[in-house]
Amino acid sequence: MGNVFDRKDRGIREHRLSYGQGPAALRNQESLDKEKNCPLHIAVTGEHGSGKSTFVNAIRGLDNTDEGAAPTGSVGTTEDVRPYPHPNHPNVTFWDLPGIGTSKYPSAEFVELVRFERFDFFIIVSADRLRENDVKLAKEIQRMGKKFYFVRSKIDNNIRDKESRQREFDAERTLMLIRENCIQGLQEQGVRSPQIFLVSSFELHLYDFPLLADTLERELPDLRRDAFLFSMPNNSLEMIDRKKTAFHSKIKYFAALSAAVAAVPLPGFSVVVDFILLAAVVSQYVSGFGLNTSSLNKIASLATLMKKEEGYRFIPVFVIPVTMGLSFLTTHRALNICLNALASDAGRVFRKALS
Ligand SMILES: Nc1nc2c(ncn2[C@@H]2O[C@H](COP(=O)(O)OP(=O)(O)O)[C@@H](O)[C@H]2O)c(=O)[nH]1
Ligand SMILES: [Mg+2]
Repeated sequence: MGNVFDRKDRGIREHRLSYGQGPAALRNQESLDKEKNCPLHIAVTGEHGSGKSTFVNAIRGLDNTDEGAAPTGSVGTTEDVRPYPHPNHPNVTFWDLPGIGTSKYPSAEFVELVRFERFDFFIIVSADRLRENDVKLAKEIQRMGKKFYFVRSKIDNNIRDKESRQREFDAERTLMLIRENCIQGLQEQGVRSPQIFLVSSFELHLYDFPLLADTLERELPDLRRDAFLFSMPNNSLEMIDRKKTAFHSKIKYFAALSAAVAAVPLPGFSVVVDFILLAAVVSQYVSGFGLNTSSLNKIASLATLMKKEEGYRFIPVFVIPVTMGLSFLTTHRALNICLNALASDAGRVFRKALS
């Protein structure tokens, strides 16, 4: 640690620096706000019983029995269009849509009735072969210049089924055959370059769900990409890593913002703002990594585990002393420390949840 004079000198240097960054920092905040408030609407549709509602729940990190979960099975038979906002990321909404061609939503009027244009993209869920109506819908979506992805659901059932019947069972080969079969069927019915993902909503970390999440993220427009990424469940270590990288790339904006605030000549002002800023950013990390209490409570074994395992720490205590307005460098460093700690906690929670 340098002595008091060093620190003061540094403070003045940084103070000068931050003056120059004022307007840029404001622009940064504007674009960060825009991103935070950028809504994303994802339609999940398909035949009744195909597993739409279960998928909508799973992708939001919920079990079918959780509060706020979409009703499933025989109770989930309503034919309504229902929005399900992500519990930690309310700007990301999944819509549970009835399949096309039901009595309330006949094919001819489907597009208008569900207000098609409001969705950013479509996920068409099917539990076995794709229905004529699903294909019709896919073509309509394509015609409107929007994107859709096929989810072949309940793949765990197929695997279990084959496993019990075949003596030399090869899971990869089974999956490949199902995939090829679906693609061929779609192409025969005139769907251009279909993308199909084999998913079990009960085991999102297996099969093609991680690939689906990757693909959606990649194909979304820039502003919506991060909102989507942060709302995804941590179903692989790579996912956690990608979230970390995305969060990391924004640290410089927050640091610049905090430095600009430090330049405001009001006593105490920057301390308060810094604290609010840091707390807000860190809370984004916490929910982005699914480390908030409600998400953690879902991993039943975790509470006992924390008691048992000495030194297990999954939420960093907010220890950065904000006794003076933070400079660019200190904010940068503080956020880096928190981000690293939370990302590695997320990795540990993921491994524990698997084991
Ligand atoms: N094994 C298995 N069952 C599933 C899966 N997804 C849904 N189900 C079951 O399929 C049934 C219908 O699911 P639901 O989500 O209500 O279908 P929806 O009518 O399309 O909304 C329920 O009993 C679910 O538990 C899955 O990935 N694997
Ligand atoms: Mg349903």
